[in-house]
Amino acid sequence: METISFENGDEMPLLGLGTWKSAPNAAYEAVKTALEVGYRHIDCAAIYKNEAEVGDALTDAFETGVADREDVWVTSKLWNDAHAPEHVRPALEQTLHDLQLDTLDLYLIHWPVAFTHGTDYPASTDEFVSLDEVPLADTWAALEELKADGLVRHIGVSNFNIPKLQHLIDVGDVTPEMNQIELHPYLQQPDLLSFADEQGIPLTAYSPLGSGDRPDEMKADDEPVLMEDPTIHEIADRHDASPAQVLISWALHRDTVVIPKSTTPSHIRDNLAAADLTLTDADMDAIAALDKDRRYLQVADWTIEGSPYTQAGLWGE
Ligand code: 1BO
Repeated sequence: METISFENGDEMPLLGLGTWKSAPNAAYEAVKTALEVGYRHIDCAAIYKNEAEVGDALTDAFETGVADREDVWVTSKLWNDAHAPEHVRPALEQTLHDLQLDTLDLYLIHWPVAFTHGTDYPASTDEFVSLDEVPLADTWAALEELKADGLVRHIGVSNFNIPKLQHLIDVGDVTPEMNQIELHPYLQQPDLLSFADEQGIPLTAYSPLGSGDRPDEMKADDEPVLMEDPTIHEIADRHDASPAQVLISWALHRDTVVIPKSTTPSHIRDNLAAADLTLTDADMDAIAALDKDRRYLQVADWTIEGSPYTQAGLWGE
């Protein structure tokens, strides 16, 4: 498995298992299967509400010799209700407890959006907290402390646009070591890719298959289905591969980390095998032409009237 290297010599496998939307009881089996078939990178988050199960699977794999802790990259994310500096360390400690780990390989600010403490998803506009009240710079400084104290090896962000990345670069002591964002052929984000490349910030592609299993309330009526795209199918057929494998391979060919989620053992195995699929320059050109600037995860509920957040503020440049 190819990796990206960090300054301290750490190596992050480019292909990992995503665990968002892995249902209770399914996350344990998915992570167990993934480690057995050769994954060495698991992507988690407190809000996925399955870190305890992921922790059981990791512990079992380490105890039975399926994998060694030092060979498995584990990422988790700080939820939006814990941005206030005094909540950051307890949130990480809960995640470490649930995952049954002493340290994380990578800890991310999940969103540049803050909620009142204890809020998973706001039910009213009172539960939003503006970034003027809890500045990202303060949250970032709290993550920097976690890194300095050795509780996390690397720190980064998720869902950050260029201005927000630039802000942390300007105010922080540590440049974000990752930005995890939605990336797939319908949302290629070339400007963000160029900026990240210039700044030496690696990117992780989430929803690389188009996130067809999102809850219905997160879907638009008219949205195009990436996994049904004829160009992707034509390329897949020609390589005797699946559409999912083409999409994962495309992300790897762009030198991004990619974290397809699955709880189906055959898909978990097939997704990993995408690392062996070589796309041609013509394939990459054909896929480049598919960009629609189509964001599947718009979090429209967070930008309702009365919220301090807007779609332009979240995603605009
Ligand atoms: C709301 C969680 C989005 C994926 O990380």
